[in-house]
Amino acid sequence: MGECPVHATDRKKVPVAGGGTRNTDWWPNELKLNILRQHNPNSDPLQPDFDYATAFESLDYAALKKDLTALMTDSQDWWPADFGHYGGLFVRMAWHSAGTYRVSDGRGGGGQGQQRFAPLNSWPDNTSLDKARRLLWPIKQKYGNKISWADLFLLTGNVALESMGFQPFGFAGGRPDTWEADDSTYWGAETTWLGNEERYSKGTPGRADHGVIDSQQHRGDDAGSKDIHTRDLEGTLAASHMGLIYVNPEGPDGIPDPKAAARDIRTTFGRMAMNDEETVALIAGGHTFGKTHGAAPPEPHVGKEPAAAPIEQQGLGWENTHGTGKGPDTITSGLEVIWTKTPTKWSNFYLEYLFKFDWELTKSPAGAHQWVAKNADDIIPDAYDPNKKHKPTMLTTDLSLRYDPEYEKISRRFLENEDQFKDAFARAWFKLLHRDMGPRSRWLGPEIPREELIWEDPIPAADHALVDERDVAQLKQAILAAGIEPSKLISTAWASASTYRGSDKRGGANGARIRLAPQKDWEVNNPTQLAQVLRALEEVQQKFNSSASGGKKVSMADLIVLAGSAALEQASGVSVPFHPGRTDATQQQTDIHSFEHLRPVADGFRNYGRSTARARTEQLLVDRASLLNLSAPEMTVLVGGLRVLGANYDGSSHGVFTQRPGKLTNDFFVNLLDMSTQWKAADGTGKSEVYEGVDRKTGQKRWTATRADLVFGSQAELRAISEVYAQSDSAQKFVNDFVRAWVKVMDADRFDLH
Ligand code: HEB
Repeated sequence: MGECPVHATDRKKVPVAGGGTRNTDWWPNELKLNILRQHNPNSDPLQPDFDYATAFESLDYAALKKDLTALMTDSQDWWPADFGHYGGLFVRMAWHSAGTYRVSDGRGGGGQGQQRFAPLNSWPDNTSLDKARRLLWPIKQKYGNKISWADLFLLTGNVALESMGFQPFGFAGGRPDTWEADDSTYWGAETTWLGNEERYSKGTPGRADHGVIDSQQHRGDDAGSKDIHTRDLEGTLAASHMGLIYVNPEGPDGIPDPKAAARDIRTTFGRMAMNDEETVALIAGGHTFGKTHGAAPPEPHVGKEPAAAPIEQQGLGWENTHGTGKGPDTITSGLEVIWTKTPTKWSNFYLEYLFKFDWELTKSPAGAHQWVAKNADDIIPDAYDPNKKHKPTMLTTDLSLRYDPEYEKISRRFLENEDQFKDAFARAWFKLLHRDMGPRSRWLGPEIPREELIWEDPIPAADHALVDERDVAQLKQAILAAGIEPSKLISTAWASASTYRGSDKRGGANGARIRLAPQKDWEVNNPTQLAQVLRALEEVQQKFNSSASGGKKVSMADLIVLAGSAALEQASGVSVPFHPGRTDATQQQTDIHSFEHLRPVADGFRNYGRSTARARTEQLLVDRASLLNLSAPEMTVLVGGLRVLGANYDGSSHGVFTQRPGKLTNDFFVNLLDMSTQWKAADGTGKSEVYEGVDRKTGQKRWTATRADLVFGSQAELRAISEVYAQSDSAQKFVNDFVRAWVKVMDADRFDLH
């Protein structure tokens, strides 16, 4: 295409380090471990002694908010503010920052400042937000490390609302930035922007909707429907197209059908953990402000997105050659809508107009489907020309709030009760921004609301004195004397702690929610065995708490972890650090539906679960390790140790490559790498989930294993790590590393400790 060959963009042809045809080109299906080595000190310019919470506490928060408020109306020539106010743009920036969150795995969201990096900085749906972020730079520069980009994007949205007359529910800071593009989030399999052929044709009903993994997980490819009225969106995804935050504003696949659009909205917002009321509040509240931008067709005016734009654009993208390329000539979505007559002020006009007017399908100057109020006067101001007025306009997805029967009920109630609307919007907006922050002990700043919200997964503060070292020793004895097999104690402690997701900081051992629905009933937790272990531990707890002096008490959350440590000490002969301080949540504090999202599809650490139609068992293991913030060596040592300790969820002997189960030895690695064993697929197919290891000479059966076991011998990098642990000089290193990784998982949600 006449491009200078020196600027060749094909990485495979670039003769420098990192260029050329790579492993991922040769073997695209190879298990990738890259997501286990992200966000380490090598990418972080603030390491090693920077602590964001400390920096944030020294922030002049009021001064920052004042500067942000001033910025709202400080229109810059290089990117002028519509109606002289950047409020709408900044609300959209914050919403798109947080709105990538999906409850299925807790990934996405505004917690890491990822909107600065690809792919998000270049998603078609994030067009023009490059300008919003750049408008913020002088303020970021001024306050430096005291405010992260992640916090700044969201706080700016809050201040925008305030400056337009809406009182938000509150704000909490505490999101440290990351410094490289997140590689872990599955955004879909399409290779074109705005494509959706994969996510619907291969859609498996998401757990996000159904709370169950049904047999359809295993159905073959292309079994899904493409019909916009019946199609299912693939498992973890929360957007209807590649590169969109949620749904196509023109309607499903561009078909301007508000009812069908409602179906997509309900699915995608549901996967953001929003119910109908929250969804209506967010859309109606958000579109009370600002405008959309479609002054002309993107072709041939709009240039490349930031990640593909020429170097002289310095990280900006979408250069626009239409007219001035900005202000009234802006092309963002290609839609040209202004919802209310006061786009920079909070009002109830959005809902008022939605029901008052008849809507007629029309097209934006860019040719996109949108709706205009037929029976309205020209009551809408122009963003730049004080002499111009427009009729009210709406997107197809806005009309969904009127034409979907469930949304309609809520919209009408909000229209008639503005107080309810305001309250619902304030709460849903707060949830949107804070959903992935974890417990409020991580929240920072002077605007934290006092009211506790169920989606925080609240855990009570300790109202008792903690156990001391002597109590711990006594408790460990009592636990081990209670007659429960050590492997069950280990399995239970793992079950309790390993629900933790570093993505949205939910789950973990604190709260002891493993005693409660839904966790106590999950198959992966072996409910019968779990109940037995918990009963025994409750007895130990009761005895201790009724006899301990000085107001000391032990929580079940602590006791479950301590039981694991006690069993592990017995098995390893080394001491296992234990940090008391967990407390027990109640069933009331536990949103069953919401916790169902934490249920693992597979947990290779306990040899639970199997390949799905779209992911292999070992890939699911790495996914889980990534949620637990484990490195590849930590994942390896944990799997090897848990196997010989007998922690398989069902007590099976898959991967238990040892003659002395229950002892923490490196036998798993020694035997896995032993060349005298030959491995065969148990069912003789390439898709087997179970394998048999036989004596190479005699053919006698020695072991059985799953893919989550054998991957440590087959994948070269994992094999390299396994070799370290199988070496004759590694016995002690193995034990020490296992204990360290174990404690890391047990303490993953102890934000009070680290
Ligand atoms: Fe929205 C804007 C779509 C939701 C807020 N949005 C907008 C636009 C579009 C849309 C297309 C345009 C862009 C341009 O510029 O062009 N949305 C949408 C959809 C949805 C939504 C489809 C789902 C249904 N929003 C939403 C939410 C929120 C919002 C939820 C919040 C809350 N938006 C917004 C704002 C704006 C927008 C504020 C404006 C911006 C400016 O002004 O700039």
